[in-house]
Amino acid sequence: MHSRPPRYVDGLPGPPRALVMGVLNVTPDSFSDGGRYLDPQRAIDHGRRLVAAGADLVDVGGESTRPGALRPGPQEEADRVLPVIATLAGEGVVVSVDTMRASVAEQAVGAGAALVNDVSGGRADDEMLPVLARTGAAYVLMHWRAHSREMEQHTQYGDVVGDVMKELHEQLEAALAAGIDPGRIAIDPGIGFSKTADQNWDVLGGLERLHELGHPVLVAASRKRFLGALLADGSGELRPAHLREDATTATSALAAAAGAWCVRTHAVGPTLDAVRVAARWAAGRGA
Ligand code: PMM
Repeated sequence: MHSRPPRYVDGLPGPPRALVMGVLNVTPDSFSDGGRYLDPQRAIDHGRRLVAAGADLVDVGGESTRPGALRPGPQEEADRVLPVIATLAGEGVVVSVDTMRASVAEQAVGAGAALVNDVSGGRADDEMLPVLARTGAAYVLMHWRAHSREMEQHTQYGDVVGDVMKELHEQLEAALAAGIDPGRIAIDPGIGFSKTADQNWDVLGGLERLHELGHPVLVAASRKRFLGALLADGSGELRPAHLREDATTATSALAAAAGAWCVRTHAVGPTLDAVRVAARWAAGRGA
């Protein structure tokens, strides 16, 4: 018997379905949309399109975390995201900042971000957890083992779901010890981060177990490589990122049905439909 999924993070919207977080990468090199929104005005316009399509949150990131990616400097990262965050937040959009850097997180919250989405879960920057405690922003704490350039060398697990839970638990303990309000923390198993394709499927298959940690769960599978591998053609050629949309939609529906609090996606429209279907389906079951 699994625990009931926690479904609310203080300070964020709470519709009666999984939240939809739209991805806005202000980077030259993200795997799916790299280079398309590096120009601030194009990024802002895309953020508005995500909202018009129904995004509950827009996740603005200035650092690509694709395997092997090189990091921008802190100033460069801040310069990419801050004008976009300030403009969108000024228009009433609920903005999240996708960063591992405390300095960028703090400036982003100052510019209006309501949520800090830290793929390192506090592990990349010792100042991150104190900054979160100080600002009172909501926090997505992701399972993380290593920076992108070396994460593929850190895929040793016994029971992958159990190990991810244990490591998330340690990260959560650190966040609580730093003084972050537990009601403001969501967790994320980190699909594609230090995990092989099979391990990603194991994590998704065991998603409901994560509810035992007592925090809402975010799932970010959109267009990721393990979907490309599943859908590879006869010669083993990966399905390209832009043709992984239907699989992303299916994954969003299944994640929501498994109790995910939020799904992070590039194409908001189909994922919003998917989570609405999942919510109505659950209602029909009396869940
Ligand atoms: N993946 C990416 C970026 N940010 N944030 C969270 N919380 N979880 C993820 O799995 C995650 C993330 C990398 O993918 P992108 O290029 O689509 O942004």
